Amino acid sequence: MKTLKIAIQKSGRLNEKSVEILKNCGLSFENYKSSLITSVTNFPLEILFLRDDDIPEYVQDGIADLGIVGENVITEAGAEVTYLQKLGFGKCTLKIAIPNESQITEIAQLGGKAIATSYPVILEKYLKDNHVNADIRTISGSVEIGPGLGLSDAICDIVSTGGTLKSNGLKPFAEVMKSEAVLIGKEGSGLLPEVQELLQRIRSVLRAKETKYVVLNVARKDLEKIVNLLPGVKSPTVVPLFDEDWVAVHSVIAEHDFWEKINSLKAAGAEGIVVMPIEKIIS
Ligand code: PRT
Ligand code: ZN
Repeated sequence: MKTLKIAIQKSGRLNEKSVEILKNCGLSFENYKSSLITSVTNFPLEILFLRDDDIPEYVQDGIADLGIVGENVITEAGAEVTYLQKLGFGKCTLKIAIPNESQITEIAQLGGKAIATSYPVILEKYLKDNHVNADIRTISGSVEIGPGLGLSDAICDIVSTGGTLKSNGLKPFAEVMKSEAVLIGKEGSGLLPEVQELLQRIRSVLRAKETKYVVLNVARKDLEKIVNLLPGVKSPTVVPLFDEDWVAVHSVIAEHDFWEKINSLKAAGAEGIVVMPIEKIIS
């Protein structure tokens, strides 16, 4: 078997969740914070710990077969890599923001204005697509202080809660791109059997996260109503209870409409509802 290399962020916002998803895939390794590389003991995989900015190129050039990094960083680097799987964490939006008191109301009004950003490539394309000719000022960090210092009229930066913009007297103005952490591979690497195996494990962990395991009791007379509300993976499991008029129903329900579903189950006669997390769903 080929030993794969996967590059993940060494420290920062994506490190912990990247390590967590690999561990949830059943991979055993020491998370050596001080070293650049660690070996997985029960899968042909080595983990490289890098600055996130370096990950797209490492993967593009084949130094790593796989990587976990934000879409914003991949697009900015212009790296030619294959997107294998969105991972559902590190979600954020690259936005243009302007001072609260700014009179700008339309994108066209950014023409001739200075915009500070650490994402000049993405911003340039966005402005070009919107036929705006602005002055892009590239700075490597603390972009949000640009307008306060008189360095720029607007900024283009990552926003998640919006707290940073607010505390710097800025308001979001336009959405440039949405981003989340993704698993990327060198072109063609998705076909390797070891990558397929890892992808299957990652997908089963992600699917499990979106669902909960539910056990409930219901009177037989109400069973059909309950079954119609519960698709399960195939269909719900129904187990007889000591009281012959009652059964226990086991099923899987989606996280996104969890409370709506629980409320309709209760209304349809469900009692003693127990909800449990699922570790993996393998199909
Ligand atoms: O050291 P290294 O180069 O590896 O890390 P880094 O400092 O460049 O990146 P890091 O760890 O800050 O972020 C890694 C990735 O997390 C980014 O590339 C994004 O894909 C993603 N991400 C998710 C974020 C945020 N949320 C985020 N909120 N990256 C940065 N921020 C910053 C943003 O720049 C701004 O300063 O947080 C501030 C805004 O946050 P709110 O919550 O106040 O809106
Ligand atoms: Zn970085």
